[in-house]
Order: sequence, then C-alpha cells, then structure tokens
Amino acid sequence: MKKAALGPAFVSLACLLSAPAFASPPAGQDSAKVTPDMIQTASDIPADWKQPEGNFDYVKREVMIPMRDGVKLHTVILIPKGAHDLPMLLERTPYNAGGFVRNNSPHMADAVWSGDKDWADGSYILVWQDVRGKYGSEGKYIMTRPPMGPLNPTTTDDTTDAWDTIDWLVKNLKASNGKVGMIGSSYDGWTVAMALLHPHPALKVAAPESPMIDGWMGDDWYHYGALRQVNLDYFTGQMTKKGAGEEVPRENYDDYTNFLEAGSAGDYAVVHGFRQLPWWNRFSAHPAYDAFWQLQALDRLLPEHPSSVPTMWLQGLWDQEDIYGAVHAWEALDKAGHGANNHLVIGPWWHSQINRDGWHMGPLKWPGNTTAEFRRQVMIPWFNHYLRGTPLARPLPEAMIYNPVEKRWDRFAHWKPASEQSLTPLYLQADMGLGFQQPAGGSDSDSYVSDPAKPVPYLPRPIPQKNDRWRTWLVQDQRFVVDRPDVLSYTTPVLEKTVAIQGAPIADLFARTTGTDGDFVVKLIDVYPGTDPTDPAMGGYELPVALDIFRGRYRKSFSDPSPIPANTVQEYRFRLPTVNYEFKPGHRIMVQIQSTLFPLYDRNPQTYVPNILFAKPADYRKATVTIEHGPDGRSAVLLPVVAASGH
Ligand code: PG9
Repeated sequence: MKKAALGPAFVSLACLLSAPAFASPPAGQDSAKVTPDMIQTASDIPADWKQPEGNFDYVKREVMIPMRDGVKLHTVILIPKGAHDLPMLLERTPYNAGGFVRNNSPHMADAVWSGDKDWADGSYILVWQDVRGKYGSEGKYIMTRPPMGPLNPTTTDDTTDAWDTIDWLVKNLKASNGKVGMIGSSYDGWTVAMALLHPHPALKVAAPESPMIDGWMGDDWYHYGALRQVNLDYFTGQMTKKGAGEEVPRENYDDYTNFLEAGSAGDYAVVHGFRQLPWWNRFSAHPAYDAFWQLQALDRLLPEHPSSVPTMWLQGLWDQEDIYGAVHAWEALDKAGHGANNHLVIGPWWHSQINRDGWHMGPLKWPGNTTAEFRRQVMIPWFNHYLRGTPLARPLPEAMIYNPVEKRWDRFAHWKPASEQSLTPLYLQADMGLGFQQPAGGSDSDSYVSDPAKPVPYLPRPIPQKNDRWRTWLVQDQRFVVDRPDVLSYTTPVLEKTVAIQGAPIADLFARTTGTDGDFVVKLIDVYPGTDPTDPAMGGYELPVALDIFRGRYRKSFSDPSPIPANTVQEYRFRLPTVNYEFKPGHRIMVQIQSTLFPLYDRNPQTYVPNILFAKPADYRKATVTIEHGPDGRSAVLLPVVAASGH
C-alpha cells in the first residue's frame, strides 16, 4: 500500500508513534546560554504604539479641541482616506465618544456602530465629541447644562461648545468642505437642540433624534409632575464617575418590590447615597414646574432663538423615554412661524431606535426595516442636499408620520399642532361603555380604590432592573391589568367603520377622590378582534395607542400645586402623545383609567404633602377615586378624528 493512499490521518499517527525518539534528547546536551536579547526589564508595553494603517480606508484622529474658556474637549474624528471636500457629521455626547468607534477594523463602515454605518460609506467625515466633564473631555460636567442665563452664570454652555467645536472643525479639517450636519439621539439629541439656539454658520442641517426637550413636562424625569423613578439609575450611571458609573444596587430581582419597600423615591435615593450628587439635590428641591425647569425647557427657548438651519425633529410613536421632546419643539417653532425649515418625523419606533434596526416594535411587525429605509432613503439624502448640494428626489414634507395600522409612511404638507386640532369627544358611558354620543341616563360614575400599597404595575411582574421589555413597554398587551379592581376599562362596541385619528388625543377627566392628592393614568387602547388568523398571538391584543400620567396637584398650575379638595369633582385635562392611527372595523376602542403606573412612576401618597419625593410612610393612604361621566362631568378622551384614509 502506497503511503499517500493512507491519507493525512495515517501520516500524523505515524509521526506521533515515532516522536519519542526525537522529543527527549539525552540530558546535558541542550545549550542553555542566556543572551541579552532574552531579557526585558522595562515595560513590555511600548510608550506609544502606532497601529500600521496601510490597509485602512480611513484615518482616525483623536484631538482635544479648545473651547473659548480654554477647556479642551475630547473629539474622535474618522476621515475617509484620500478625502477632499467632504461634509462633517458631528455628534456631541455624554456617553463616551471613543465608544462610537466600536473596534479597529480597517474599514470605516465596520468600525462604527449600528446606524452610523450608513454614514460611513466614505462620503462623510464622522466626528464624535465628549461633552464637558465626561470621559475624555476636560471641564465640569453639569447634567443637561442649562443655557447661559439665570441658571448658568458662566460664559459657556452646550451652544457655545458646539459653536467652538464647529469653528475648529472647519478651520482644521482640510479634507472637509466646511459644512457640518449634527445628529444624535436623546441626550445627544438635546445637544443638537442646544447647538440650534445660536448655530455656527457652518452648521447647515440638523436632526435631533428623540431629543430630551422638557425633562419635567414629558421627557425623562417627570411626566406632568409624576416622577419617573426608575431613572434614578441614570443619576448614578452618569454622575458618580467621569466615565461610566454604576447602577443603584438592588436587594431584589423585582424592582416592584425594591421601590415598594423603599417608601418614597427620596427615601430610596437618600439611602443609596444620592445626597452626594449635586444634581439630585437641585432636582429634588424642585418637584414642581418652577423656574428651574421652565428656564431650561427647550421648547420655550427655541422659538425665542429660532435658527434658519433646516432641522428634522424626529422621535418614535412609542418612545418610552422622550416621547414629548421632538413633537413639542417642532410645534413651538411652527407656531412661532418657523415651520418652513422645521420638519417633524415620527416613526413606529421605541426610543432612539432610529439608529438601530426597525423591523418591528414589540409584537408589531413592519413590512421592511423602517429605520434603515428611513435613514437611507430620506435622512441621508436630505443631509446630502444641504451639505453637498445633491438635488432631492422628493422634498421632505412638513411632517412624515408612520401609520402603524396601514404600515406605511404618511406625508403631510401641513401637520396641525395640537392647539389647532379639532377634537371629537369619545365619552365614558354607563356600564363601562365608550362612545361618541353624549352619555344619557344609567349610572353616571364608577369608582375604584387606589391603594399605594398595591400599585398597578406597568409591566407584568417580575420587573427586573435590567429589563429587555423596557424598550417595548408602551406596546405591552394591557390584558394583564384589565381585571384589576383598581383599573377601569371602558370599551366601545365592535367598530363597524374605521376611526382614524391624527394628532394628540386629550384626556379630559372629571373625578372625585377621598384623598387630597392623586395621579391619573389614561390609556387609549386598540382592542384587536378575538382571533387573528394571520398573526394568532395578536388575537384579542389590547394595544396602547397613547397613554400618559398626570399628577393631580398640578390640575390648576404646573408651577403652583394645590391640594385636591376631597370628595369634590375636579377636572383633569392633559394631552396624550401624538399619533397617526386607525381603529379598524372589527376592533374596539378602550380607555383605561388607573391611579398608579409602578415602579416606573413613583407613588402619589394621595395625601397632600409639600414634596412627594419625601413623603413619609404614614402619608400613603388608600383613596376611593370616582370617575364621573354624567351630569357632574362628562369624562372623555378627545380624539383628533380625521376622515379614514380608505386604503
Ligand atoms: N433618555 C436619556 C436621557 C436624556 C437626557 C437626560 C437624561 C436621560 C438618553 O437616552 O440619553
């Protein structure tokens, strides 16, 4: 048999069998002479390692850009090799500019993360910068640093820092065409909005994505005065270290238990050391919408300093963190006469999803990758238009809002701000009914006992702190609470015709409580037919279309809260998030009302205390809440009904 015919296995076996003869030479015959090149006493880490970048399709630069007060900000720049005349895309962040370059791939599009890949095709210079005091930047970090003025007596803010950065970029990046676009989501969207208060002339286009605009009214910190206490982790994550801080340590897996056992949000914070955090001390001293919040609310400031930069205000229909910001900034600018260069985009997305894939939102599936398609077909061509003069195949309308029922983008030449909407009341009715006709006769109110010891969860328990369902909680099937005695669910008969709504529904409740304070949660829900042959899991699904919470003490004034007179009907009127929705024949519309949404929002003690953040255990009392829908008050959700699309 020829050796070759035996194959590799045989060869290696043969080698192994014969190996011992060579592996152990007789002792004393090995040379063991030590030569100098074998010895290292200095560090094995060279002082300044340089990655050979011969095969890289980009050059990475890290620079410290000086601001007007001498503070230097750490900035990471990726320049396509051989670039000339390229626009720059700037993102300013408290989340580690260095981390936006995920790895050292020689290819720019592989080195950056997620949504940035679409910009890394060699036609943009990409720039990320750490805001003052975070990660590589010098200076002091101040949470969403208020603009210069009464709350900021210094000579810098994120408007001047953006200005100085852009000035440096256009003067120092020879490969650029001297034009800058800004993007960024959430906090980074806030930095875009700040840049717009006094933009550098080279800033030619901007897209604040899910920007934090008014932290008290409806973005990250409060919604209409109810504290989003799960964000206390954000305080420690951002402000205990210059880099990434830790989350608050937990006793239990279920945050429902953690927050319930802690008592008030303030007790929880203080036990966990928050008194050391200057932001917590300022924050907790201003639970109402006083000057502290008003003077940093960007939807108030932007119309006072309108820019001519074409701006795309973008957010998600189910944005679980900043659902208020983009739409209110756009409305404020539009109302002040700046609609021409400001556009509104609302996609079928969770918070910041624009920079990731967008095939689905929880159980709702879209016909394509809605985010990638939007980036590639709308956003980047629009930026290219202003940054390199490329003609637009299709102009961007005033508003583009996704219709999640028809699963298509609707383009609006004129989108009405909420104040111009015409509204149709959908009344609460007797026997837990809901309808467009004014209620007549029958029982005219419904009551529940709201017990702060047993608050209504916002997700089925357990709700761990690291919680995958956080991103999609706003589309959570509401059947998990529908049978609770402290949740009222009013439902229409099965619809025979489509009810289409475009705009912001308004909750208009007339209610009594035995307490002297209280919260009201209103959910507008689409109840799916009992079976769905194409998607069985959606049979009977109760999909929240729009929901929000309102803290009762603010019913007359957001800045000057007042106790609720016990057992006296009061009106609670508040706006729900903006939607573009169709309730289809065969579906039913439901309105759910409850007084807690826990632990996302802190519990209202239901006894009036000066500062709910520091309510004491004895302040938390059961209250009987009565919702009126008769002569004492016709509670309703006012819907921005429009003619159905007929598609
Ligand atoms: N929603 C986050 C945030 C923004 C601004 C202040 C605090 C938190 C974010 O995702 O950046």
